[in-house]
Amino acid sequence: ARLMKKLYAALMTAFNDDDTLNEQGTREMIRYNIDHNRVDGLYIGGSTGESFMLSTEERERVYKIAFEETAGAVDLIAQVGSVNLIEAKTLAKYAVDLGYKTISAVPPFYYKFSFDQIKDYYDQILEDVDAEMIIYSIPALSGVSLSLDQFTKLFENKKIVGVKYTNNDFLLLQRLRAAYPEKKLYFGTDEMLISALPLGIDGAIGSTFNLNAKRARAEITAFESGDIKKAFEIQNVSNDFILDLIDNDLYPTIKLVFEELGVHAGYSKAPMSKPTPEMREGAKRIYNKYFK
Ligand code: NGF
Repeated sequence: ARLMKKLYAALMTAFNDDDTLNEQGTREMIRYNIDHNRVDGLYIGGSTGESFMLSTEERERVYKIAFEETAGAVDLIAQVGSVNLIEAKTLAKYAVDLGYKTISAVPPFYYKFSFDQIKDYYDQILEDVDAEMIIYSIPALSGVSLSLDQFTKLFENKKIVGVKYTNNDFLLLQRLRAAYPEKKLYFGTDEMLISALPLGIDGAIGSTFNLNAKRARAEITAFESGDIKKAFEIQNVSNDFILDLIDNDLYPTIKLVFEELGVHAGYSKAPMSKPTPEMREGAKRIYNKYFK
């Protein structure tokens, strides 16, 4: 039974205006997710965390901050993927030593690695750690598309328990669900949650849940009670909101809206944009439209 669909916010990382990590702001976003959003969990160190622009030490620091601040209140998944396999292994070990039970990794990217190389990467990351792995499939950003057969081969490693599926290929999602009823499938395109729910996902992980978790939770509840019309209506409002965020520059704007809510989310890190006056006005409009 998949009655308890989980909602995870992909944690953002707060930066100071000199692009150094802002620990206090990061903690405030964690607290908001626990205390206000009441998410089931946090996905640490993913795309939303701007993690591929961080040093190894900064990535470790974020895992530590999240582990301390959550203190067991919500589930945690540490995304450790890196094109530098030694870094990925180091991060996996660090996170698991801290106490993380679940890790996740984007496939190795930039170079066109063969599937065997990708499989070896996952097996090597898992070799030295006692943890479960959620594959982070995000072909639009990583450039790596995995087929059903390739997922089957990756699942030969029993530590691989699921997929964070940020992909709009619903046929593949359906095939995965049917072939692997016991694997965890977390959907990652927030604006298409309504389309993934009937396919039996175990939950969703996304950036916009940092601000929109309550609406997403209400949509899941409506869907599960059979009120598809209500679920659609909620998704429709969510999509007005999500598309407004994207139009205004997604990650910096989520942070600007956090600031309006009194959460000191700071800035995104260069080469991401610092807010322009227009972005600030746009974020205020979004805040006034959806949060007042
Ligand atoms: O930001 C992206 C880029 N995707 C996120 C999410 O799948 C990534 C998604 O929430 C994530 O969870 C992470 O690793 O941090 C979108 O931002 C959202 O649907 C708006 O398009 O694909």
